[in-house]
Amino acid sequence: MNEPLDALERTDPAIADVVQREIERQNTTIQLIASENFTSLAVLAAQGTVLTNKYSEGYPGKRYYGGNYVVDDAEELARQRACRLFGAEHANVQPHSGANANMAAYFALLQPGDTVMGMPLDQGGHLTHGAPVNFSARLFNFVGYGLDDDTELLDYEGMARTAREHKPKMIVAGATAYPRIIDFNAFRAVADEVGALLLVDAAHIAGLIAGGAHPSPVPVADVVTFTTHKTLRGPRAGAIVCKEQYAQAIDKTVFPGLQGGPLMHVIAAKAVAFHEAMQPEFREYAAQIVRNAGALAEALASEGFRIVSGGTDNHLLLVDLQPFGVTGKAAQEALDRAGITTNKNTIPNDPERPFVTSGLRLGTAAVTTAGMGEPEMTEIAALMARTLRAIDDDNVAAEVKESSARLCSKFTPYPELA
Ligand code: DSN
Repeated sequence: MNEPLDALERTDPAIADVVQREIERQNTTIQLIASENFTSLAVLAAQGTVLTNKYSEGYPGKRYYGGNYVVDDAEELARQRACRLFGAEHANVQPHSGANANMAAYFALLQPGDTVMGMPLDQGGHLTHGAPVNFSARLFNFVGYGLDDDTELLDYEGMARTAREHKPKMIVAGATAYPRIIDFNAFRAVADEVGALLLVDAAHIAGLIAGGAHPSPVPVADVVTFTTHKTLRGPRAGAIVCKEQYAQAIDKTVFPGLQGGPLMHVIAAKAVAFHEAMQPEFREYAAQIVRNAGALAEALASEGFRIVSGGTDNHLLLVDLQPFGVTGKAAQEALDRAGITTNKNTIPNDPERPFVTSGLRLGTAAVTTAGMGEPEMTEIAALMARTLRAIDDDNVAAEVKESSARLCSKFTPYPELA
């Protein structure tokens, strides 16, 4: 018996049905989207509480409304835990998302029109790193750095040359589709050389950093933004950690500069996620995510896929589908029919449009949370290859879907909710 879900069923059967069907989808199909994960029941519970009712504009101890003496403790715990988890001097846990966190960091430290260096989308960067359709490029003068065409690895020398040429006020390091370790010391050295601030967008790798499976940018970056729902396994939201000297500017920009009332139920859930990431077993979890990504890359390569940059060091891999003669869009749709959730993604120098693409981006955080290990990665690679070799065959898709469901029945993320 789950009282909130029962109440939902009584009040709004249509939405209750959506929730039940989504529980079933998550429990019975394989989730390989690199920016997703399964939160713990404790994170879910914190988020579904009466903390959603409280207006808390301001910061703990300095709010604009009364009655915040209880929820203040949740935000204070979240702030302290974020600082402890990442060894940071200051934390702001109010950003509603990673994009909001980046916007706050830009507005806190830059003036409109300032030059900023970031990695374009087609090289693995994020929309907020200067994509022409995004506020970032509309308000700031973004110049791009990217990958070496041959190795598909980040071209640090090219990045340094671009920095020397454009003298940016800020360099943004970090990506949404880069499968390798990022050398933050190299970015720091270039930032120091040209007098730039260094912002690291650690949205994807925050959990790996917390678990010691990726070097931390916190000691060398001026500001680190991140999301809490990817490898960190918390609620869907953002956060910022920074050096003390930027604390006031960041806090003032998040509120009242950009956001109104913080989502206290989500902040409480972030506090829970930070607590979970501080437990010794989270280190083994982060290491297993990376081992699983390596195993998946290896198994897909032996099935005939080309793995961009030849492999992975983190939680994600980019698969070039050209050897299979299918587009990313067609592959994503076929895999959906086969019970395997992925997202199409451009590969470096992709000949296809971004809505079509020649690649898939895969991540192993969610399947690792569900308990899968290297043998299951080999099985998943075989299921993917089987589906894409017979991309128009509905019978094959149906058979693979059954196999996917069988695999998930041994590794169900939410048996309690089934
Ligand atoms: N949409 C996220 C991702 O998938 O990487 C980034 O915002």
